[in-house]
Amino acid sequence: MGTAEPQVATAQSQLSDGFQLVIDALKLNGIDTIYGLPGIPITDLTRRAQAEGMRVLSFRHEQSAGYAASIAGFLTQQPGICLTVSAPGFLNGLNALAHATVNCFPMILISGSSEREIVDLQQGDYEELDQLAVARPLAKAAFRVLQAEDIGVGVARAIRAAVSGRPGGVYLDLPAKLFAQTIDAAAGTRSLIKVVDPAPKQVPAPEAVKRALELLKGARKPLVILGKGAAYAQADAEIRSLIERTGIPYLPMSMAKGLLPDTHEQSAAAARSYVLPEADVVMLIGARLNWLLAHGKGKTWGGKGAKDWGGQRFIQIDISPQEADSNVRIDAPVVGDIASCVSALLAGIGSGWAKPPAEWLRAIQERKSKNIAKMAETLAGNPSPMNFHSALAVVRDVVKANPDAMFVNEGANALDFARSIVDMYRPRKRIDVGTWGIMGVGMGYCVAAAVVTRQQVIAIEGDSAFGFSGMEVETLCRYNLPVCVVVLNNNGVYRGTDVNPAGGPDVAPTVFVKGARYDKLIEAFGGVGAHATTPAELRRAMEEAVRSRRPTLVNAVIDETAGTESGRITSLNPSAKKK
Ligand SMILES: Cc1ncc(C[n+]2csc(CCOP(=O)(O)OP(=O)(O)O)c2C)c(N)n1
Ligand SMILES: [Mg+2]
Repeated sequence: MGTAEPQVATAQSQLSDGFQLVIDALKLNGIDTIYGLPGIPITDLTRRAQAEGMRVLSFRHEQSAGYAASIAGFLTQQPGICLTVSAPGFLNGLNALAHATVNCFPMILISGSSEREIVDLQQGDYEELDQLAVARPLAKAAFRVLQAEDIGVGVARAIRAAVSGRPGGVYLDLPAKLFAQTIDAAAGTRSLIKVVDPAPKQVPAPEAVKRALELLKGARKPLVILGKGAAYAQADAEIRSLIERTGIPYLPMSMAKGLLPDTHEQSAAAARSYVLPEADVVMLIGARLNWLLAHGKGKTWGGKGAKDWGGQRFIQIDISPQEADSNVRIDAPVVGDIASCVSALLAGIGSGWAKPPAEWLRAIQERKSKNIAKMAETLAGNPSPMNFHSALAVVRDVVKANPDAMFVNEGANALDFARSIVDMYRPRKRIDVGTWGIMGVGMGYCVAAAVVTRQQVIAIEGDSAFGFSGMEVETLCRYNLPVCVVVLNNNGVYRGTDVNPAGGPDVAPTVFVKGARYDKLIEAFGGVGAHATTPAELRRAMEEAVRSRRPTLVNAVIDETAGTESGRITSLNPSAKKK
């Protein structure tokens, strides 16, 4: 500010406050949506953000707002913002913050907090809690802003921490007093930072790329595994090119489904249990060797014992240099952002790359065809009552007819069957329970998916899973979102058939009210409820939901004996193991 303007007595109009600076800092960085729940001390922040043209989506529970913010981060590469009140609201949002960190989704949990001088002396303030200390171990980074002139820096640091390198959840603590602090408006504006290049490219070292290509070249049974990091990267064309130009079969992890259409001839998803132990060189792209891939060893990978190495050699493309060797030896780590790494590999491959040995491809094709034929037979059945397969055969058709629809999925059997039965055709369409296998993401994900993509959303929910966020059907109706929730209702957790071993009046812990009508819930808020006992009824209800784009909940009655304990992960269940 070089020009000296006369300082006349309009001081009032030239002041800015903490509320304003938080809003301005977010807007300056292109953040236009807040997922939250109002109350002391952030009620006015929600009002003023809305007045300033931000989209402020209000939820019934902070956990749903947090999951919405986390998945908005995954879908947009911009930090999703969750806004909560102090202590209890903050704690309700914390689960989602941890979820974001574990899943590498960029998210910022902004919570109001109580007065520092009272909290720190533990004098019993309203909603007293040292939130920063609680958040820190669960977040990629955690910051507190005490002075209005530092709001710009606080928001900038939070954004950089959330999206740069390996993304994650960031906590930003804003004490009540900060919001009302006033500073000179011009100084306030100057204090804001528009973050330049928030997620800088990280280009891999040429020798790392060369090492990886040499290993891949020598492979007789190569395999690529695509993780949700690959989906996050939005390097869809490059990834598809790499797969198709090398001719290597690939496996998509759950949220990487659709990066290439699941019907792609190189997909080895239907031969997973064959390719994992058989492969000799495995290239991981944005996929970690965590429990979901049996830690890269053991019987899944052809190892003799539960912890034995199966003999595979691994190439791992990851943005974090610490990821390599976390479970088994990585022979060729390629560290960088996925777009840069895949581009570098493509450049190194050139045009004369030899396809994998025909024998390997033929063996996979054989298994695939057999398994697909077997599945088709199961899907064609029309048992009464409906089972997961006959219901999901319908869902599969509806998704095929609407490939741009977002697909939300949680539950145990409801998750595992849907993952393997319902094909995805486009990148980042499938969003689910993620690394933790967490229940409760459902309705928050639906809201964010609808808001961010403006596409139809289809949610396939176990009846237990749905219950964790069920009240948010009011949110779906309030914002009139094009969401079709299908509750696969088998009367309980995994199944509805358990009995109380002690014979008392309480039902077993896994069992719910039999024949519950979840469709009635949404009707209470003006949404469309439908009750489906046959595949034909389910199809009609889903097609009508997609046609009308009205918030809809279909209660799909599933045979209560159809599920298995813990779905596909029964082996992780201690008591089931003993049996
Ligand atoms: C937050 C959380 N609490 C508990 C669990 C344990 N859990 C795993 S799946 C599941 C529910 C499975 O039942 P349902 O959603 O009805 O699916 P179904 O297998 O019956 O289709 C539960 C409670 C979890 N994964 N996450
Ligand atoms: Mg169930």
